[in-house]
Amino acid sequence: MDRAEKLVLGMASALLVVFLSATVFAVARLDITLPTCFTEMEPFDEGEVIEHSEDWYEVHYLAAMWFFEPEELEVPAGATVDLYLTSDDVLHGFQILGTDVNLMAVPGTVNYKRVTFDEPGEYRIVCHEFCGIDHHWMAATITVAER
Ligand SMILES: [Cu+2]
Repeated sequence: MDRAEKLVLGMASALLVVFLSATVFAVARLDITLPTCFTEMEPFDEGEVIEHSEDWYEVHYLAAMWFFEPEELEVPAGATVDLYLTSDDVLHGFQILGTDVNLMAVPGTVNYKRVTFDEPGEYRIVCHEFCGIDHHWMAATITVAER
């Protein structure tokens, strides 16, 4: 192995350590969770809101051309919301503006993310993956009410 190869291998290894450390730091110190794909969960064909308690909601979001179901959701501030997301037809995006929630709705699979809305207000959900002629109208709303 010549000197240039060793240099490139060393730089690639150092970058790998930096990226892995950044991921561990984000999860451990910044409380950023990574989205998860549930391969063992059956995709659903309609949206649903399940209120487990006043502080814990489970929401099954269905993305389809060109809407999200449920289109409107209201939760109290501070509540934990478990988001499950699937698609009924093609790939869709699912981004909750003002949060770190950014998922893909993939047909045949269910993606998951837990989120806590601490600040009251109206959070817009948009599709960020071009999915057809009416993609730009595809949106939904989460209203976080004060306690
Ligand atoms: Cu779209």
